[in-house]
Amino acid sequence: MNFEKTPGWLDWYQQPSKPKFQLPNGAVDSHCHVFGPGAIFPFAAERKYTPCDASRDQLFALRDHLGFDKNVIVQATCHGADNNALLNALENSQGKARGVATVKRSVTDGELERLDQAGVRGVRFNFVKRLVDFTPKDELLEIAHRIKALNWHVVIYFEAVDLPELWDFFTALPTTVVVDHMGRPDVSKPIDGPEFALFVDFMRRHQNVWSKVTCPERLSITGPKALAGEQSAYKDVIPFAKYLVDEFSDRVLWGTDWPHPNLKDHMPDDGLLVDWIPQIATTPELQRKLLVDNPTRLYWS
Ligand code: 0GY
Repeated sequence: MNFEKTPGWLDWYQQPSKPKFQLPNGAVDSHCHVFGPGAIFPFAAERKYTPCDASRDQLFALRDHLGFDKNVIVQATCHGADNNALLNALENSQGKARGVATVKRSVTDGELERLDQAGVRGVRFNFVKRLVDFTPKDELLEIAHRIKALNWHVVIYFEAVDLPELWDFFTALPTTVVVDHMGRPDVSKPIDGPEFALFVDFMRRHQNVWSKVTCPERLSITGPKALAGEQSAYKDVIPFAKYLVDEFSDRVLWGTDWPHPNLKDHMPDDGLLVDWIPQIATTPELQRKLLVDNPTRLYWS
């Protein structure tokens, strides 16, 4: 089947630079996706965007180029609850990839077992309204209780302004809960303001909550170019990510978010994204926890 990419959608960066920051041995890219190829793994009818193709082999080539050892591949909304592209990537990864799937209430125990055997270790619940239609919370809670039996976790994706409304549901989840992209803080607001404070409180009070300190390119307002006298791209996101790494060093993960769905202004060079890491994880010990120990504990033990 032929799919027309959503207008304005940028393709992933074709020739990423070689990072200057040398990743520690065993580093895991804990948030990335595969898209299609659409001709083999068609995109879901209910999708809100149509991406460009981004295949498993292209992902594995990026992994090797950047110096990662492994990947955690997260089911993207453009594939809905059809996990076949994800399964195919996991089954061809020689054990170097784990997955986070999307399932519906109708998923059978046999299907969950097949996903588990392929390397799926979690399900994703998405609350970002531009990406998905609403799924009833009782359905999600039922899924969470079923996957708990497999020792999986729940990945949640939401906007910071929606945390108050979702708080009771999130805190009722019976598993480890991993938040995508720091709960999407508005980084133009102060780090010590009420919105980010609520997120920090969420992590502090609930020891089962982890956060991905990912997606500066998505959250930044200052953008990718370091201004004169400044050292860093995505400068405005650094304090938020660094705070979480310092404060919750055993419950943070990092990933590229390749192939970066829904970016229309600029497409990041994944090599430069890796070079951003030492600014948020500022010691070798913090880097090892973020990139090796935490993802290995969650996905490979
Ligand atoms: C991300 C972010 C986005 C998209 C998805 O599943 C998805 O479609 O997660 C986004 O548009 O913010 O994690 O890749």
